[in-house]
Amino acid sequence: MSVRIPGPEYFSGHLSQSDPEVHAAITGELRRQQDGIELIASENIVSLASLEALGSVMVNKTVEGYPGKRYYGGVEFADKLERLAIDRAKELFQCNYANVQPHSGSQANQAAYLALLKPGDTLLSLALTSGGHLSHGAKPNLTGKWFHPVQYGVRKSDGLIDMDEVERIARECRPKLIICGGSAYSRVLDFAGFRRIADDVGAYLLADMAHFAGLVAGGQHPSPIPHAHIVTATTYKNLRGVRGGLILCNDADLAKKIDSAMFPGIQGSSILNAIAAKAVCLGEALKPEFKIYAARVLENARALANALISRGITIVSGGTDTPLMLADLRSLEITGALASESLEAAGLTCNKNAVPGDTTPPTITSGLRFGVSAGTTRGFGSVEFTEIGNLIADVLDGLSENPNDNSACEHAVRKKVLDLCQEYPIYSDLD
Ligand code: DSN
Repeated sequence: MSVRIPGPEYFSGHLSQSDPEVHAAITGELRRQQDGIELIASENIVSLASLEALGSVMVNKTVEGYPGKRYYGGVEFADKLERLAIDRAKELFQCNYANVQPHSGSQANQAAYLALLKPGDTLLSLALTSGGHLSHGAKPNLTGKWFHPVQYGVRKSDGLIDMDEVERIARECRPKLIICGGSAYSRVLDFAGFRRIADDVGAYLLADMAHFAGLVAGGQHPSPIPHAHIVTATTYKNLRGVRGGLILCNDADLAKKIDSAMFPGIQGSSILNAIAAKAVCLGEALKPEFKIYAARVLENARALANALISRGITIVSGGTDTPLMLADLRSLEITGALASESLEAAGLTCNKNAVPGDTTPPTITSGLRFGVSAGTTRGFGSVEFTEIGNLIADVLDGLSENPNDNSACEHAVRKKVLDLCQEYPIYSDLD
């Protein structure tokens, strides 16, 4: 009998024994997440069930096409799983069609563009420097190279989108597609107003709800579904699932175009283990307690914004209706890059972000973006987020006074961050 290669340990050996280097990196990341406060708006903390689904044997299965119309065999459970994810997405967001295959929000948007546009077509979207997203026509992105993006911004006086301005630009450039949504715009969008403008100029409307899909699911934010031709979302922000995208719509013809744009248009085999984990997150979001989570996210976002404002930090648009907010640091005379580094040293992770009218490069920026989805999952409430706001302000004040060495302040805040994290532990079963 020949020696079996790989040996039996291939199916039974745990990562800690079989690959200590990879295991050490993962363990280090687990500790970082356990002992730090996550304020990056595009992050959350998934359930153990989601982690299990993502790490399941579904990873081995290759599928192309859609349930009932596959190009490979052995798809009985794959089809059941994808149908389950689709049904849950439709029920959660109250829509007729859902595609659960996008690997991310950018791929979801790309599929929408392939379904609706030809190269060179004009699209109208929120500028990156006003809170838009790379995949909405930013210059370095494929969408900025293959289409003709025209962009609207926010008003200087209040940081809000000026719908009269959107209408004026739309009438001028006659786009084929109008996009609303972004990655750093914190206010409710006027979906009905966008649709009226789209209809007026003969354009499609795409709503990208990546940053507020969880609030829509939890009934804490108006839904774009009744207004937009196509809605895209990610599953990993406040929807609280693993990385991935969704495309939703109500129109049968559009749904057909979206499906063939997704596969075979821009993606091949779908990531079935990610679809399994998406099904888990959608199932969790359908439970009544998710509504409580969504309400807490909104409460916490407002508590954090108010705490920062009360410490003299400018919040673009003066507050938030979503899980995120954008701090403008120009009056403190510190950059987003310096501030995010100092906050990270204090155990508060966030990202530097351009603010409206920013003149610094994207690697520096004059702002910080904060999100509360992950902290809310951890169990923090408005009391903790008010404290977190004060800790952020302590670090920023310290930086204003000592831009070259804020280590004393970082050290003092780090201790308080650790206390908060120990009070609200995560993933204790993974230790
Ligand atoms: N779109 C990026 C963000 O908003 O952070 C990644 O999801």
